[in-house]
Amino acid sequence: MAEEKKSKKKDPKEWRLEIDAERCKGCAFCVEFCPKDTLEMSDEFNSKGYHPPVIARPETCTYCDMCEMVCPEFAIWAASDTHKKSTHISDDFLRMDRMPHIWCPGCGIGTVVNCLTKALVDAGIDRDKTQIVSGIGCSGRVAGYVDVDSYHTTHGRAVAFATGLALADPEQKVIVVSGDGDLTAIGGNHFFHAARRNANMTVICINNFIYGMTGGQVAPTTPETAIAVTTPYGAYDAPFNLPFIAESCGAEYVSRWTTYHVRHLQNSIKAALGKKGFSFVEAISPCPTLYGRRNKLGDGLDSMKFYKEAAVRYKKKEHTTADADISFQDKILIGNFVDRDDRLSLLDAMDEQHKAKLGDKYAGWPIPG
Ligand SMILES: Cc1ncc(C[n+]2csc(CCOP(=O)(O)OP(=O)(O)O)c2C)c(N)n1
Ligand code: SF4
Ligand code: SF4
Repeated sequence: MAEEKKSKKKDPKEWRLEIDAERCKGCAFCVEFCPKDTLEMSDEFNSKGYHPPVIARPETCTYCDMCEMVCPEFAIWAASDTHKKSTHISDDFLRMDRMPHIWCPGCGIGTVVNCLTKALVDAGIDRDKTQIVSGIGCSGRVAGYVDVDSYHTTHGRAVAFATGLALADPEQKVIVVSGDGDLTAIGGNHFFHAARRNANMTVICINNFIYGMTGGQVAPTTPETAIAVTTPYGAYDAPFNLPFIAESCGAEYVSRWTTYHVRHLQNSIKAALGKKGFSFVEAISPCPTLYGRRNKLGDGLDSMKFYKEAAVRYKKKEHTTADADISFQDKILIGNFVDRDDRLSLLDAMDEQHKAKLGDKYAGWPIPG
């Protein structure tokens, strides 16, 4: 991965790791993910009762940023006086006065936020031209925490709201961050039609297979036989295969990764942000509190380890998005499934049609003045 190769060149004399032990919720993602075994969980407690990590072997650290990317609490980062970096990458994009966030220890939503933040930086997107829209749910809280123009809208309506934003100001990069329930149950129709219309937005769906915020009800993504509060004997409805739906409806870009695959997720979000029409990135993410616990899957870290084992890389010659369906605790097809340029975005299609029909009478969109 180019990003990792580049970051490995960081001069250890210029960099150091910093940990905000008070922000930590003790999920151990950073310790587990560190490729150099630099970190250890300490025996000490912070004031909230969590064990933070310590830098046990600083000499081994290559400042690859992996701990910074995976930490859902934004609690550990590589700092450098030479390179004028002293805070977590997501700090600049978050309303830090609203921290600590509501997400549980080991929840993957914060990790997805890091991937989004990094992707925004990598893509060089002007934050004054970035709009982030969410509906309701734990994932829906993202819009309330990010420090760009953001909208915490009603349940299921994020895509509808985003369509309006995108049409009103074509200069804006409109991003929807949504839970699987929000996007595909109550919000399903908006999702399908925005993909069909190739509406100008990037949709990031944080799929934890459950309605988290409301107590763990079955979702359209819950795998058959998985336990939810409304299916105590196991889910029995066939779940949606989101990449398949997005592709079938006409999305320009479709990918799926998990919160274990932070670099890929970051790169996919960056690629998605580069598309003009409808781009869709699914991020499979742990909900240890309401999906993991009820299904005896352990904590967030156990889910992350499972994602590593269960992931099967998409190969164009072998797979289609029809193979991206998910069964309970079974393989998860991951990869960049669709990247096409043969459709006009909603804005361009509207423009072309109006130009063709109205000729010189058409003043262009948005209407000047
Ligand atoms: C009209 C309406 N119906 C139902 C709800 C209750 N509700 C809030 S969030 C939510 C589910 C969210 O699940 P998901 O989108 O998967 O997000 P998660 O919490 O898992 O991140 C529901 C049903 C609501 N707020 N508004
Ligand atoms: S990843 Fe973050 S929250 Fe989890 S143990 Fe490390 S510092 Fe703490
Ligand atoms: S309930 Fe689940 S999705 Fe919501 S914050 Fe907790 S772990 Fe995350």
